[in-house]
Amino acid sequence: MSVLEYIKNSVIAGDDEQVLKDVKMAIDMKEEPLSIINDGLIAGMNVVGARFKVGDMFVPEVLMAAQTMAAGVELVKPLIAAGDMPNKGTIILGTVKGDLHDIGKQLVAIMFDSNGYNVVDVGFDVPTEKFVEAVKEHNAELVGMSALLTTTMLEMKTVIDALEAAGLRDSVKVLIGGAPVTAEFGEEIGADGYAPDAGSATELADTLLG
Ligand code: B1M
Repeated sequence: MSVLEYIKNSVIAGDDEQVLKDVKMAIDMKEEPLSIINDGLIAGMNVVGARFKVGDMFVPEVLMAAQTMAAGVELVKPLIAAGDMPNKGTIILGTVKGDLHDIGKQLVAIMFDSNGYNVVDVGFDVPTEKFVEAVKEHNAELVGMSALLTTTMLEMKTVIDALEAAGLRDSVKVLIGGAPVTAEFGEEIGADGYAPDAGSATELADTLLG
């Protein structure tokens, strides 16, 4: 079994002590940091998601797996974060109101950060007004919104409407993502772009702000 398989299995088992050992081993073996995240940690979380869906795993186990994955990401993070980069712009990033899913958004934050953006992470279950206030306060160039539930993705339109009402929509780009979100949905609600994963979110931000 490869070290990435070990990492995957530790996430599925929700064993955070073991995942730290596995990730350290992978780093020592010079595995690519992004591969550790995508092919080890996220791969494990995807299995958990599938089992959760069919009722083979329950919320406490999913939470343990999520915390295990987050512990692994923390170890890899410094290897991805680039040193002194020029500031490409400020991004307000959050998971919309009613939605507690935080992990994907954190990965997007890491990728933005490591690519030279100043990321203001406003957290999860973020009220509409908080997005608007953060754009004003930080004079942000881009708002990134994440949603993992078909019910909460509709909040993205509410935020876009609020930015419009506050007279900010022309000065800020809106980028959306999260498992149930699609490019078509993005067009429907008037977002500037949709990204399916953390890597393409950064590429799209470069295009939108370039
Ligand atoms: Co929940 N959950 N969950 N959950 N959860 C899902 C999303 C679900 C698909 C599971 C399932 O049924 N198969 C399902 C949603 C169904 C739907 O609406 N379509 C679901 C449900 C139903 C629920 C509850 C309602 C369960 C319940 O209580 N009955 C409840 C809702 C709570 C709430 O939010 N109000 C709930 C709760 C939870 C936990 C709290 C237990 C936990 C979250 C813990 C945490 O985040 N701290 C949790 C988890 C972990 C999951 C699964 C298993 C994994 C999500 C995850 O972290 N994936 C998930 C099933 C699944 O997705 N396979 C599921 C790993 C992460 C790296 O991927 O978040 O997709 P993801 O992010 C990716 C991309 O989507 C993209 O880039 C990321 C990295 O590449 N991306 C962006 C994300 N945001 C982006 C923003 C961008 C661009 C790209 O631009 C700004």
